[in-house]
Amino acid sequence: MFKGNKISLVIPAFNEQECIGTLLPGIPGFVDEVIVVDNGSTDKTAEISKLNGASVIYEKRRGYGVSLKTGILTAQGDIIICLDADGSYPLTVIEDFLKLLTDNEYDFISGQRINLNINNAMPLINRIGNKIISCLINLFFGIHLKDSQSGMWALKREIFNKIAPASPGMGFSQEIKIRAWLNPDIACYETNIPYDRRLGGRSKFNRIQDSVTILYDVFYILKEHYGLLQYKKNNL
Ligand SMILES: Nc1nc2c(ncn2[C@@H]2O[C@H](COP(=O)(O)OP(=O)(O)OP(=O)(O)O)[C@@H](O)[C@H]2O)c(=O)[nH]1
Ligand SMILES: [Mg+2]
Repeated sequence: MFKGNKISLVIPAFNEQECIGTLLPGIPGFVDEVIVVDNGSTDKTAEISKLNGASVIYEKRRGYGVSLKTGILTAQGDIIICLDADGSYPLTVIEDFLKLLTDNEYDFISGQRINLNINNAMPLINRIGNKIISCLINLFFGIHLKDSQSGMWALKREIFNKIAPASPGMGFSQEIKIRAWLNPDIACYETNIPYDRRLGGRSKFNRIQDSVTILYDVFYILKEHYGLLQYKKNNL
């Protein structure tokens, strides 16, 4: 519990046996519920997660986005925090996120990694790609995000239905931010976080395939966004 709020942590994990056993013991005691969403891992991700006290959910449909959505919908917390299973996001900033949500009355906090890229955890090519996509998103949607692709955020559970992200894959993390930032009823804030190399194992990010999907998702949301604006204009 944190200031009277039940706290859930949702972690998407696909073949992360090298990392998850090191990550989970470091989770702060005020986190009430840890949900690992496994997606048919062929290694010991699920066993190790259970041994370390996490609840494991199995999602049949493959994908980062589908898994996160299932995890968030299952979580019982008043506040839900999402981060990766590979240890690249710091558990130490969870408390800062919770303070921002509870003291400053924000509804959605996103971690931005651009200024604190430890050990060159985000390679130059990924940084350039992230910058280009983030600039496009800001230009298209009139919002201001420094790190549209960050995988660490926290939100009040009651606002998730207002965001309703649907991207099945890696585009989920940008979609949840775009829709939150676009919603005038949701108070959003981006805060600096350190980002380090994964603890072990292999990256699941396929630079070409996932970048194409991410761009496709941006245009899909854009089409819907402008369709809605047009509809509102015509029906005034
Ligand atoms: N359940 C589930 N989790 C996934 C899937 N793809 C990736 N993940 C998890 O999502 C998180 C992000 O994937 P990563 O492979 O770390 O991607 P990345 O952070 O862009 O790449 P690195 O910087 O190399 O770590 C990790 O916890 C993965 O295990 C998936 O299809 N299903
Ligand atoms: Mg990672």
